[in-house]
Amino acid sequence: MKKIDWRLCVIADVEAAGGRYLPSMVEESVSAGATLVQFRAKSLNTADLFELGCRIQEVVHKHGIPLIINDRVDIALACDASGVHLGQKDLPLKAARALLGKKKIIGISISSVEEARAAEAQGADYLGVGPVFYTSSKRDLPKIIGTEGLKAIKAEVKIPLLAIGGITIERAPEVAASGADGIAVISAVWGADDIAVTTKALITAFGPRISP
Ligand code: TZP
Ligand code: MG
Repeated sequence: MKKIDWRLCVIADVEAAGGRYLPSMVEESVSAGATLVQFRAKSLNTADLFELGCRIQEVVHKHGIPLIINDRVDIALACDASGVHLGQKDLPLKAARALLGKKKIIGISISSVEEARAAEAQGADYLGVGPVFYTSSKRDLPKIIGTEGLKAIKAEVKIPLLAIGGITIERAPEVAASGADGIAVISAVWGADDIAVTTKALITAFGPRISP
């Protein structure tokens, strides 16, 4: 796996776009310094997912950073994205790895130390850890883990941790201090008046790259 800068993953979420064109939004944020992009579209059919995913891949590829596709291994392969992000109820990691091979990135959502240990043991490349704080951006939100939960998970695993859930510019320093290698955000970036200014502020608030 290529060396990855985990500091700021912007989640290109169709619902958060609210009618705006996601590839342009991604271009704005990535040009301002977002280090990673995830494409998340719970409501799109497969044809639209593929089309939009490939447009976003073009933007992200131009900037030389990874695109991770939420939920869908087939779309990740078809768009030649860098990897997938899978939840506890998505395709099992072993099956995803068999389809994707060793070079693609596989991230797993976890909310507990047990889930973190299991995902690491099965070969996850990184963990999406949360929700750290309350958020209305996700339905069926698991129990909030807080920064204490994040610290407990950090103590148990070695792979990079992307903290998620309710993360804002104000909260980013505390999240970084709790052991996250990066933050993943939806509303903080797309709900802002100025995507570029907010992207820069999130990166600055999170602080310097500390992971190897
Ligand atoms: N998984 C856990 S919380 C969350 C996801 C996808 C939503 C994060 O969105 P926001 O707006 O950054 O809280
Ligand atoms: Mg999922």
